Amino acid sequence: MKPFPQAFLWGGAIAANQVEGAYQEGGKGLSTSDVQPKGIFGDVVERVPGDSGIKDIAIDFYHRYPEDIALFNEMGFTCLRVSVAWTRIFPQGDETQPNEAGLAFYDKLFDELASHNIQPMVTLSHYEMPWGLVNNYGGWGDRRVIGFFERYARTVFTRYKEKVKLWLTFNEINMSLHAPLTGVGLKAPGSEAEIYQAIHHQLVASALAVKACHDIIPDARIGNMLLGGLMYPLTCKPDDVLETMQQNRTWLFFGDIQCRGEYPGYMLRYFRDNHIQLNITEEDRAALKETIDFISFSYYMTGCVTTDEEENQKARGNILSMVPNPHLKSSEWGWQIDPVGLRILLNLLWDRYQKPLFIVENGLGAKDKIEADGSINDTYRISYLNDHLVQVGEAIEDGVQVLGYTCWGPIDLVSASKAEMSKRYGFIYVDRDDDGNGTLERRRKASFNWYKEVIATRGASLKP
Ligand code: BGP
Repeated sequence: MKPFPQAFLWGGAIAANQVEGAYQEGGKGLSTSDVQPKGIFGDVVERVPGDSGIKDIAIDFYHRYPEDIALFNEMGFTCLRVSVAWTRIFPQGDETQPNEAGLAFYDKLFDELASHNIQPMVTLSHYEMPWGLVNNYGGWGDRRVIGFFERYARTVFTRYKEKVKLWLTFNEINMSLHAPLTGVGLKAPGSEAEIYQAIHHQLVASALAVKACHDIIPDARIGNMLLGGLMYPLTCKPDDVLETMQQNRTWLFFGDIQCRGEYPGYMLRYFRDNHIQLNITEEDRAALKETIDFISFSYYMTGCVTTDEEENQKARGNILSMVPNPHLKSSEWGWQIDPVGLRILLNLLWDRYQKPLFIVENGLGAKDKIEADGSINDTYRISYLNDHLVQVGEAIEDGVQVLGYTCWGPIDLVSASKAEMSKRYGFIYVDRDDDGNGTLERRRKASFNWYKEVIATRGASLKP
């Protein structure tokens, strides 16, 4: 392979609620993640003293981050995507003053990264928000939450302006349509209109954070974060192709607003046709004009779309109800593996927006086996990542501007959808099972040295 550009950033991505644990330490408040111990599609559980959930400790990154960062450094990372837990900074969400202990924790984390020359990329809200804002305000359904988020964003930009130059607003902002509690803090959305109104508030908040970042840290770059849910038509029937375009627009519309600063015509039509009347003020419209500097996205799989009712019926209950692609194999969790789709998606986003792109999540969740000699030979993970990175190289050759690649879960962590430890993504194994048993000891897998080599050669060691 031809080496990737010199400036290309290499690393991994993690999220506070899936690694940190210490869910009540340092004055942290409860988040939506803390009350969903079984993951983003699981039930809400009211927390009582003495109870526990897998994420309460997670992989104890809160205490073990120096050891983990040393391992990332050993692999040669130049970038680590992390998130700030909003509830460490504003425990209930509506305080006027931030929690100093929470701010101090991330100071130490960013200093540790700096000591290894690893650039942090920081997500402001990765699948969590203060539970206080859900209980007392109804989450993003309430316009006042925009102001609380802006205060939080301004606080962290001001505090970390010398340490963090890459920012993201909301993780997988388009997931709000599928997981409204995690996405927009709606406990029981009554209607689609309610979800879109909450999403609108969040989009305004995202734009205000972009503006704040531009004001406070002029030399930083701030992006959005989309779940890159690329869909293909199941057949070449024009109706299937049209339906696919509509399906892709259900996630692209977030990018359209964040890149272009206004609602696209097809969404306005959708709202008209479905009698959805959003409350959008003149101030909102003005705020949305502040657009992002780059686009970031996660990429795990693709799916198919058809108007055939029978096929759709079979697909109900799959993740995002996607019809399977007969030409692709699936992971143990049923996620269809499609490296070429990543090249298609990179080209599609580049053609549509002409803004730099950053792949901030990609990886294979799989069960790992420890051999008698203690080694873990995760060849399946190596081949998944190799094949996807080869396609990133192809996209770069196509002329797409790609800033970097942070694979998901460089160290095993708690999965988002079902809060499982057994769905492992890491180059580093963590000794903990789904019930919370284990020593939390870290161990290098075969993929550890593989990724190290890929980074050292800037991709030249990849196998096309
Ligand atoms: C994305 C989330 C991550 C992450 C990943 C893998 O949707 O942004 O937080 O967890 O998916 O999903 P899972 O953990 O369910 O395997």
